[in-house]
Amino acid sequence: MTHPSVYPVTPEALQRTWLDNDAYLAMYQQSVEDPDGFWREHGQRLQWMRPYTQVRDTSFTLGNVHAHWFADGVLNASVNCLDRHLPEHANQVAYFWEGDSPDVQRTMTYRQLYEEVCRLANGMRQLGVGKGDRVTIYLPMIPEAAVAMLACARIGAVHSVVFAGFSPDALGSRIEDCGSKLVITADQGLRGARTTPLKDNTDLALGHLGKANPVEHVIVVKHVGQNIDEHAGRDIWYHDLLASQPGDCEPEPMNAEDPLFILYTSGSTGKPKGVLHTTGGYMVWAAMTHQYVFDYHPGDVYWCSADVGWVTGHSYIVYGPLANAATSVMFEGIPTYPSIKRIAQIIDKYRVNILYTAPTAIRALMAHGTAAVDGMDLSSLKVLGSVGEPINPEAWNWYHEQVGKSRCPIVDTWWQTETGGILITPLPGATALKPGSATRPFFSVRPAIVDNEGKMLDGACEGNLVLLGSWPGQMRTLFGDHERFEQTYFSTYPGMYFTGDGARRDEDGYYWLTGRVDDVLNVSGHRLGTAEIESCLVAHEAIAEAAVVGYPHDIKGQGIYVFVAPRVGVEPSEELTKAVREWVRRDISAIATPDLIQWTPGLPKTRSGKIMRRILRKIAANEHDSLGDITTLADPSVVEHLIEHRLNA
Ligand code: 6R9
Repeated sequence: MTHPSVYPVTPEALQRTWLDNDAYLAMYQQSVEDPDGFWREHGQRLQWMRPYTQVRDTSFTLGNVHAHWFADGVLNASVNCLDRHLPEHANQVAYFWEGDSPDVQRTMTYRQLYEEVCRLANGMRQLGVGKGDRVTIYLPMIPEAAVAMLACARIGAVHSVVFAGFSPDALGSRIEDCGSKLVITADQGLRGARTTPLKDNTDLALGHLGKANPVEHVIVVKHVGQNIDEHAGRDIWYHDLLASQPGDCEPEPMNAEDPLFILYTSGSTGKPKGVLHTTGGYMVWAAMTHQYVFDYHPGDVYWCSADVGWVTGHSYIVYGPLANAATSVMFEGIPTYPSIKRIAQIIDKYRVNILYTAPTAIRALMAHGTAAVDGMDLSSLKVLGSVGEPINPEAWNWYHEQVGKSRCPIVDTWWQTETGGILITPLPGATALKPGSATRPFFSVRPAIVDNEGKMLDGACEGNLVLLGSWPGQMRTLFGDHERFEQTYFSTYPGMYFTGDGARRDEDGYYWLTGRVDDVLNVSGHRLGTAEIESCLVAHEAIAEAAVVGYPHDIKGQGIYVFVAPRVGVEPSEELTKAVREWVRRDISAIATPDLIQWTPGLPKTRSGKIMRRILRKIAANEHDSLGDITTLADPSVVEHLIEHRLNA
């Protein structure tokens, strides 16, 4: 079956939309020609305790990179998400929470959410946590995760959410890096009927830190009901702490540029980076993109299936939707449990109008033909969204036809942890869609494509994606390391923000993301640095050297292919391979588990000792006919051995 290459805006989408194409074009033009005027107006969508008079002071010049938005304004993010909705929306549902098991659910209205946030905020203040202190949140997908984030925001504490799938060591290093005083966790997590020992992991993480442990208290949510090791004086049950607290709490007045949160993400080198976002600009961006990109209208039921451990959960489960007084579904489980129909069942159960999910989830469903949607209604859906990695046209078409029944526009949203919110995206009632293209920039976003020398390319072209100026939601720095921030993002192409992504621009000015151009993998929409996995591998006693590359994987997008050289005297075996796989899973997380591990006597290196990843990537992808120049290798014979023993997925 052939599919159209362009899908015009549908009459239904046009009828319902906030913005049609003319409105988008006019607003975009104003947003780049007069950003001060544009954002002076749109910043007012928030409730400010003290209105801003300054709008924008930004620079991408190396040595002086900064972004200050609404700098003299004062506000509180939790007030914007909760208090201001109470007069009209107190009894409206903020979250329909759907548990791992289809029989378990809870609803939380705006009033209930407000009161619980206030109780926790009061409890945290009582424990001595205040403005500027860091709090690590290590929770599964339960309403308490949103409560914890908002309670931090209420008292001006800076949250650092760590994905509940991360190992004790990964948790520990993130706690240490930002010096958290407090950890909020649960007894256990529950996904697909499998439990994760979150409290035990926390104990291990803090134990390993020893004297470097900055944590004074651990708040524990009783979720699964498992017994925990209680550390007297340090551990407190969440329900005990909240029981005696009043349901109101004075919000901390925050400067627009005061930090709201830190979120660790993988880079191409070294340890994870603590991306820092501040309050005013981030909130404006999260709220405005949520409204326009998903064409959210009052009364809609919206479901973002991401995890709060990732930036998508921050901006599009918590801050954006709540700032817009939206009703959201929050889901604890996985798309395939107890059956492949779970996503469709949740859509029908809550009459979901807007679904925001990831290509990897779509491909996992698609692998079962149409079983995931057979016999399901799905007629409530109006808009579909995609995020996390490029969506291949096959998956796009399946999503469009099988889930959206060819009625619903798909917004393929490109952005990053660093950008705070969506930057390149269609708008449902404004943009003609091309399957596989993230299409056009959101307001004030100025993408450009440069070649490897940094020369800006015109018209239809392909190269490296950069951004030419600031937008309110951009990251401000890396926590505690502004120098690394400038080096990582602004030194490759001076004066520009380098995304790390490759992109193509077509004759209509549409952007097509082509994947990372640095040493970052995208496995099931999750970012992993190859350097991080390699340093874990070489810490294993049997391994002398390791190189990690991605290879095309049908469901995950990219799989992890590992080349390892054993230490002298070590004999590779199936058992050892298994042990190495387990080592990585334990040390980082299940997401980082290698798919393929190939033992090799040596790695291809230049004479100066650099591992030639380009060659390894080709071998892993089974493209060894196009290895390119290998004459610069110190020992070209390694390559033959590698090809001969290449593993098949
Ligand atoms: C939001 C998020 C960011 C990286 C980014 C890019 C990839 C995200 C995409 C996409 C193509 C899209 N990415 N959305 N690639 N099309 N619609 O995923 O943040 O976890 O920081 O990952 O994900 O490579 O650079 P994050």
